[in-house]
Amino acid sequence: MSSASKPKSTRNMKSPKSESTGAGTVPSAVQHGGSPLPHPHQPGADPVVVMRALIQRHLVSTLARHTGSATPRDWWIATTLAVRDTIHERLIATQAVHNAQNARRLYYFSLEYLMGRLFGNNLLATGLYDAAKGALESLGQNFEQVREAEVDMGLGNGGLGRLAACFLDSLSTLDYPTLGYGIYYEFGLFKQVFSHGAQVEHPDNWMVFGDPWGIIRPEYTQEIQIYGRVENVFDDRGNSRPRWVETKTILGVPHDIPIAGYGTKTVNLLRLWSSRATEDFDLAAFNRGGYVEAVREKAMGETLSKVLYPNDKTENGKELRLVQQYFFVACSLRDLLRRHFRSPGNSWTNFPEKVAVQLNDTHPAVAIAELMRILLDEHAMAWDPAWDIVTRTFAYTNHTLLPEALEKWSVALFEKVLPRHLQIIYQINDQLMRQVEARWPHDTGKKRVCSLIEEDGHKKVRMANLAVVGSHTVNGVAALHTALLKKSLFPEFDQLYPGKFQNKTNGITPRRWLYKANPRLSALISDKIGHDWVRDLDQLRQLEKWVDDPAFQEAFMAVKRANKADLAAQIKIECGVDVSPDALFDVQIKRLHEYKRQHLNLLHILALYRRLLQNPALDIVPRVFVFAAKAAPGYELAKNIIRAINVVGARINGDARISGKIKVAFLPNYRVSLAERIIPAADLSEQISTAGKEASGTGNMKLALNGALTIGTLDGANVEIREEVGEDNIFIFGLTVEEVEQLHAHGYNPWDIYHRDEELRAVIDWLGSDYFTPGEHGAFGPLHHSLLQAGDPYLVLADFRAYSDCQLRVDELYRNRSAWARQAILNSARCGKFSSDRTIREYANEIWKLSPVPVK
Ligand code: 26Q
Repeated sequence: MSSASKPKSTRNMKSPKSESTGAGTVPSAVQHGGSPLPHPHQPGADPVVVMRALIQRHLVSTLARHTGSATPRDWWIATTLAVRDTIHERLIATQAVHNAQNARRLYYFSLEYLMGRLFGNNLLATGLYDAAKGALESLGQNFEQVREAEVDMGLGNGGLGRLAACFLDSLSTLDYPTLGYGIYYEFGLFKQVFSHGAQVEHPDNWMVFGDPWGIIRPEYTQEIQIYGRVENVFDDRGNSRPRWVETKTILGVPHDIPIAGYGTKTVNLLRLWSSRATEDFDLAAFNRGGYVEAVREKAMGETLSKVLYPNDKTENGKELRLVQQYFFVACSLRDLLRRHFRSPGNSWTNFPEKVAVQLNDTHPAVAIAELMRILLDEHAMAWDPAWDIVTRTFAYTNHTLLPEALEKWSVALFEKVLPRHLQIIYQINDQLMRQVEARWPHDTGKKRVCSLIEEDGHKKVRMANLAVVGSHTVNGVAALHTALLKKSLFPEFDQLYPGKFQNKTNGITPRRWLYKANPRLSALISDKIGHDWVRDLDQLRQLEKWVDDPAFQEAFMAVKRANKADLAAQIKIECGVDVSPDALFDVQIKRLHEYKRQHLNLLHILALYRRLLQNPALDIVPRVFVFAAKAAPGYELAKNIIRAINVVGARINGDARISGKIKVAFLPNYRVSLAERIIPAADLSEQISTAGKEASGTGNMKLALNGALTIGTLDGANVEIREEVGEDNIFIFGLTVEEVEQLHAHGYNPWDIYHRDEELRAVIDWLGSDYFTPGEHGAFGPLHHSLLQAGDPYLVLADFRAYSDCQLRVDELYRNRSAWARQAILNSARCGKFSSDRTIREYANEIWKLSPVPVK
C-alpha cells in the first residue's frame, strides 16, 4: 500500500457510524480494534485520499476481498458502502430533527418504485462524486465500469413507478419530511431479450449479489392478518361487535433505502416490505391439514413479496395481487401508527394533523378500509369520527382514464381474502348512497354509477370510487387529464364533492434526467448560467439569451452529436446495427401499448421504406428509428407489434438498395439506466398516443428537457409542453380529444381510410403478407386484424396521413441546422415547469399542507 493510500490523519476524525444504523443486506463495516473511520467531509482532509481509504477498508473488512482479485462489482459495493457511511449519518440527523419537532409527514403509498441505479445520484447528492471517481481511478479502476456493475432497482412497470422515484428525490431535496412505503420485490420487472425478434422474458433477480443500499430492520417487523371470516360477538352492553377470526398471519420485514436530497442534508427513507411466514402460522396449518398444507401455506407467506406484477394496466382477478396490496397497506399503516403514537403528545385527535397519506393510484386504496377497520374494531371508535379521520388523512392520484385499466375486484374474491374489509366497504357505500339520494332524489342511474359496487353481472368492488370517497383530494396528472377526469370519468363525484378534484401536472427530477444523465449538456449549461439550475430548473430560461448565437448553437449540437455517437456505439453492441451519429435520431421509448401507437410509427417507417424502394434517389434526411419497450407478458398484440418492428427493422437495416438512409434499432430491456443513455441522444421525441388516452407521460418531459423536439398529439402533458416551448417549437398533429369523440360518435370505419389512402393500404397489406416473414403467413395477423377487422380502436389509420405529413416537416427543419438548433435549445430552456420540484411544491402546498423542515 503506498503512503498516499493512507488517510493523512485518522486520529481526530469522528466516526460516521452509528450503532442504530442496523445491519445491511451486505453487512455494514465493523469498527477496527477501536480505530475510528475517516470522514470524507472532514475539513482539511483530501476527500480523494479519505474515500480511497474507506473503499479499501470496506473491500477488505466488509467484503473480505483482496484488492488484486476484486471485480468491478466488488468495487461498486465497497464504494457504495463508503458513500453510505455519509448518507447514514445524515439519515440519523434527519430523523432526529423530524422526531424532535414531531413534524407533519407525508407518507407516500406506492406499489411501485422504479429507482434505477442509486450510485451516481447518491454520489452527486452527497458531493462525493469527484472524490469517489478520483479514489477508484487512483486504485486503477475504471469508474464507468464500476458504475455499470450496479443492477437497476426495477421495482416498477413504467411511468407511475418512475414518478414515485422522481417524487422521492424532490421531497428530500426540498426538505419535506417523508416516508415512502412499498414492497421489496425479490424479482423486479422481467428482463427482456429478443429471440427472432420476439420478446422473451427472464426473471430479474436483482438482489442476488446483495443490495448494499437496503438496511434490514427486523425490529420493526409487522404481523398482519388475512383471509378468515367475520363473527359477530356481543359486548357487555349488548352491542354486536364484528370479530375477524381464523385468519392467516403474515409477517412483514422492512428494508430501508435512504433517499438523499441534493444540496441539502435531508435524507428520507423508502421503506419496502418483504413477507415472511410465521412459526405459529406454520404450526396452525400443520395441525389443520398436515405437512404438505403447512409447507404450502408457509410458501404463500414467503411468496407474497416475490414478484412485481408486470402489467401496467389492471390484470383483473389475480388473488395474489390483492393479497400483495393488502399486505403492503396493512404493514405500512401499522408502522405509521407505531411512529405516530411513539411521540408522547400524539393521539388520534391530532393524527390527521401529523399524517398525510398519498395513494399512488388505486393500488393501495384498500388502506381506506383498513384504517376504518383499525379505528372501528381495534379502537372501538364510532363510525363518524373514524370516517372523519380517514377522509382527512388520504389523498388519491389517478393515473388513467381507460375504463379497462380501472381496478375492480370481484366481490367473491374480496370476501375470501378480506371479509371484514368488504363489510366496511358496503357500509361506506350505504353512507354514499344516502348522499347520492339527498343530492339526486329517486335517481337510480346516479346511484348505479356512484356505487362502490358494480352490480351488472358479476359483482365487483370499484377501487377508484372507494379512493374518491375516502380521500379529501383527488388529483389528475396533467391539465387535460384532470379536465377529462372531472368531465368524463367522475362527473357525479365532481358535483357531489365540489373542489375535491385538483390538477398536479407531473414532473421529473432534473438531478437524474439532466445533471446525471447528460453531463455534456449540464457542463455547457452551467458554463453559461452557473450551477443553480440543478435545484431551480426555471433558471434554464436564461439560455434563451443565446438561442441565436451561432457559437452556442454549434456547442449545443456538438453535445448532441457526442451523445449520439455514444448511443450509436451502444446500438452496435446491443443490436448489431451500424448507425451514423449524423442521422436524425427519432426515438420512441415507453411501455408497449396500443394506445401509445408504436404501430403508427411502424406504418410510417414502412411508408418511408417503400418510398425509398420506389425511388432510391429520394432525398430524405437519414434517420435512425430508435425503439425501446417492454410488453406485458400476456399482452399478445403488444408482443406482435414488438416482433413486427424487429422483423421489419432487420429487413430495412440489411437492404443495401436504400443506402442506409433509414435504420431501425430496437434496444432490448428498456429500463431506467437505458433511458438515461437514450434520452440525451434523441433529436426527435415520439409522443403519439391517441388523444385522451395518455394521462400525462413523463418521457415526453425528459426528452424535451434534453433538447429533443416533440412530434406528438394534443394528449396528456404534450399540451402543456406546447404551451411552454411555444407552438412553433413542437410538431403537433392529429385528432384532438373532441375530434376523437366525434369520430367515435359518428361511427368510425378504418376501411374507409384504407380504401382512400393508396400508400397506407399498400403498407398495411405488405405487413399482412409474408414478405417480412418468408414462409410464415399471418405472422402479424393480430396487428393487421386490430387495424381493420377489429375497427382500429386507437385510430391509427385516422391519424396516419397527418402524422406522415408532419414527419415531412420534421425532415425539412432538420436540413436547416441552425433553425433546428434554435428550437432544440428553446425546448431545453423552457422545460423548467416540468421539474418534479415544482410538482412536489404544489402537492405540499395544496394537498398535503406540508412545510419543509431543514436539517442543519
Ligand atoms: C393494477 C392491478 C393489477 C396489476 C397491475 C396493475 C397496474 C400496475 C401499474 C396498473 C397500472 C400501472 C401503471 C400505470 C402507469 O404507469 N400509468 C402512467 O402513469 C404516469 C405517471 O402519472 C403517466 O405519465 C402515464 O400517462 C400513465 O400511463
